Amino acid sequence: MPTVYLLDYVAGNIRSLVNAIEKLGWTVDWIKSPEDVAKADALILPGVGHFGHCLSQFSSAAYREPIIAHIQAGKPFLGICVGLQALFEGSEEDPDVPGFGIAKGRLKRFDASTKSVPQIGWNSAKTSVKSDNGEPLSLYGLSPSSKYYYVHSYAVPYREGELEKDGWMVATGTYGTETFVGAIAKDNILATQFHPEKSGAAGLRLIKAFLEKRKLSPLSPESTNASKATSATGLTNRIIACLDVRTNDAGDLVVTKGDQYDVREKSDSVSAGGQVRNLGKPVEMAQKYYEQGADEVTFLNITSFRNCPVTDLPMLEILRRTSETVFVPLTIGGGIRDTTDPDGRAVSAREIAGLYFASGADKVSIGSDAVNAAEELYANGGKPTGKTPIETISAAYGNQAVVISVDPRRVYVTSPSDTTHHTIHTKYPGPNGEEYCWYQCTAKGGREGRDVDVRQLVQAVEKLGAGEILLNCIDRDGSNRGFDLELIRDVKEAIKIPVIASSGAGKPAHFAEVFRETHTDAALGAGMFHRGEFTVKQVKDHLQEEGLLVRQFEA
Ligand code: 1PR
Repeated sequence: MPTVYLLDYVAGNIRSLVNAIEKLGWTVDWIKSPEDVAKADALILPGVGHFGHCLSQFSSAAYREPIIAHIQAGKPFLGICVGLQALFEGSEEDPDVPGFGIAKGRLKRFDASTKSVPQIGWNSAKTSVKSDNGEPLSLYGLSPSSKYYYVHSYAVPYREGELEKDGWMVATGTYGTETFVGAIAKDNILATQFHPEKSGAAGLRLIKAFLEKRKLSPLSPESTNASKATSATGLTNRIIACLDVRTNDAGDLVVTKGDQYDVREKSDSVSAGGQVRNLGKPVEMAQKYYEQGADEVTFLNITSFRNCPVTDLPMLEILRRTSETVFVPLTIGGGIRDTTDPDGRAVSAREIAGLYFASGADKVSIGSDAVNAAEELYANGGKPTGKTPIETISAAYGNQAVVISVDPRRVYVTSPSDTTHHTIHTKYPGPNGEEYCWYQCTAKGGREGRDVDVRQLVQAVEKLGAGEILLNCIDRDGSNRGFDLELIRDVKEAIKIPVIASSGAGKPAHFAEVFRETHTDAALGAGMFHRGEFTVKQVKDHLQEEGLLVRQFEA
């Protein structure tokens, strides 16, 4: 089998890239030292996270010069995400650290005044490459009708003609009003700001074209059939399928689903509370939702498997198997905190996250421990300690890798002066006609109410370096009544990082409603998919009929 070389410098989820390459019939060999670079024919440089951190690591490990030599020798090179950024002269993210300077330009942070930053989601990579007789061509399999998965806060602003005059072919995306470089190619070099290994069949097509050195090819007629729908940001409306996973009473790992977080069957009289609802097997269900067009899959380990050695975490195997066939981002949550193994060894949250990333996860989601971190931050006068899992994981793997799962519950009050917390005037009064409520954050799956409101929590975790909020709502969970729009608006107003609306989806129209009525960045469903009431595809078809931009599954 042909071989491609990968440089692994702990860049987060490298497993998915290996899986993608192997699925295409190639093998991966690893660059383990700077001397190895010279033996590589084709070289892939993946990367996520902080520009300065990555580039400094290349330099201190003596990789910088061999990589530049590889590129200048005309050997095939593919840079992904920070692997693209490295080719440019530098980045506002860390102005003192130089890039390779192979392409002219510097990265700038996206303007967050009218949109969420980081950009997380599916956007375009459009080119205007033409043949000598004016026919549009595909650059490394890129298609104008396909969408690609981006996750980044900094980008190279696109100025027409500038890169082209140096011989680069460019594919662009537009986020809000900013058009940025999505991919560049010249001679032996290809680099993408998006993650091809996370962009479904469209991304695999690009990797295949790179491996086969097929730079330009004719565009198929269907690939020019781009949807006419638009969105304010340029991103598609992102749909996430969520699988709550736990061991059932027979000891098997199953997908379950609660009503207001109660996952036991009510009709079942076994002991107190009935059996854990069993809705299917995690890996098979993830695969099914991928094929229905889910833009991401989230696994929440809703029991923490506390007594299990970290290296035997059952979710590791689920991730490994899922990432073999599911080429969209995977998030894993549950039990991510500093802990102690049964043998007494201290294990840091960062170490646990590292195991998950190495097994195929792109993001980790932190629930209970985020409430602790927020409380600590306020107790410390708003000064971060640098020691919380949110900080340590985001410092090592980038903000985009840290999702905070928030489990709020309504607390009704007659007047805002009845509480010190931030209240909203609600259209849905409480049991005694109360017209105001605040959202109390909880830990341990809703079992522990804390003296922290949802605004305080999301603002604290944003400050600590979280990249995204998974906004559940205990009152709506499993209710099929639709999302709590008041909660989502309240949270969106408070922060700049993206928000995933969760809890309450019962039909496709609820997704259209949440995208129209709030500025949410994504919406998540669980029960309605697991019970087979609707498919992800039906949700997307409905959104499309309503004129909302979606990414459809490509086989
Ligand atoms: O606290 O860091 O160990 O993480 C535990 C994680 O497990 C948290 O993300 C917490 O939300 C989740 N969790 C804990 N207990 C439960 C439970 O149900 N008993 N599940 C639970 C939370 C919420 C959703 C659900 C949506 C959509 N699940 O993600 O999928 O509400 O459901 P719907 O569409 O059917 O309404 P830690």
